Amino acid sequence: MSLKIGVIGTGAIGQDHTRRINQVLSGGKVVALSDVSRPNVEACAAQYAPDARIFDDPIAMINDPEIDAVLVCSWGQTHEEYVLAAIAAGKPCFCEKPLATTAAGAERIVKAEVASGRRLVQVGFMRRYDPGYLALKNAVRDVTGAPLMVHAAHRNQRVGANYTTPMAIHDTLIHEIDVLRWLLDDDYVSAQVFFPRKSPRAHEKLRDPQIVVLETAKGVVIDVEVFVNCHYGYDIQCEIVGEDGIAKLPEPMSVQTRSNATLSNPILTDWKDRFIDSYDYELADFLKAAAQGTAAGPTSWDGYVAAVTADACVAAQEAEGVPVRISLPQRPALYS
Ligand code: NAD
Ligand code: ISE
Repeated sequence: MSLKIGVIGTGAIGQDHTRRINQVLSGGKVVALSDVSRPNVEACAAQYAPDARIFDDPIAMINDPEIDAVLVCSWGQTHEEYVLAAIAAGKPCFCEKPLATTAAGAERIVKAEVASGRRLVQVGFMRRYDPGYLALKNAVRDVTGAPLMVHAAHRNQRVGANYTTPMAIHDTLIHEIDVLRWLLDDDYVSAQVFFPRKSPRAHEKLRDPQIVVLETAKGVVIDVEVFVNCHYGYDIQCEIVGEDGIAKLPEPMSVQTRSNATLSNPILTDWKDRFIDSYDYELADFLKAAAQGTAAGPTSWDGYVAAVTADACVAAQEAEGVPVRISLPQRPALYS
């Protein structure tokens, strides 16, 4: 059976996910698309889903009896409304990160899903499916001994003019917030943010780079450099320092060349290429679980914890160097 999928948001990642469902993966077909931008939805349909119905109203698409499951790929602040509508319709829903742009919004989703009595939501924290991060998790289990520190960096080549200082948290650091608590099997208790001298490439509304320091319940101290105008490429780094040794995230595969007295390796420039396998694996997992009327992978609870932590990090940006405490309520049984 092929699941009939509706995609909301047909920009960069909505188009890429439509391509992977219709051209790479099996088990699902994108049969409907919705976007506030007519050119985007038409471009997506023309390239990747020529038979898809186009809906002006995403809620009508979610509730349409022809739709079995939903992908939410619109801007972050719109996610909550669509995920809540999918839960109300009892349809499995894959929601791109962030689950919601505030902790209060993510909490409403957790409550609605718990009330529905079954998992329906998968959050797009694709790094948990990345072969490099999976190998790193194994190394933490088998080699490094108990983690003491983590040094990480999230560098983008450049960002657009509408990317502002808090987005470095909600849009970018959110990946480290999720993947590091998954890697360490731990939760955060405090956040601190430091701003070095500003890069001349950062526009007026963005302080870039920044360093976020997170402390976990087990006492691990994590520093993450977020630098979204680094210019040289798309570069994700992560090193775990443990009691017995160190483990480092592998570099993406690339061809090393020797020429003109220079040894070199190319560096990727686009997130789409850096995590191409992980996006395939996460959506394959979604399609498999959705066929059973449920969801797998990162949960609404993970999305909620990330949102609580992100809110604390934004408060820490404003507090400049002063630690902000993070506390979480009891995890509902649905997510244990
Ligand atoms: P984008 O701007 O390229 O595309 C977003 C699309 O959503 C646009 O076509 C826009 O018109 C549409 N849209 C906005 N509001 C809408 C609404 N209310 N209803 C329907 N459509 C609406 O952005 P993007 O880069 O594709 O990002 C989309 C989401 O995916 C964001 O939440 C982003 O954080 C996430 N994302 C995740 C990754 C990842 O690595 N997992 C990478 C990129 C983006
Ligand atoms: C984008 O939305 C992503 O999720 C990318 O993975 C991240 O590197 C980038 O900073 C975000 O803007």
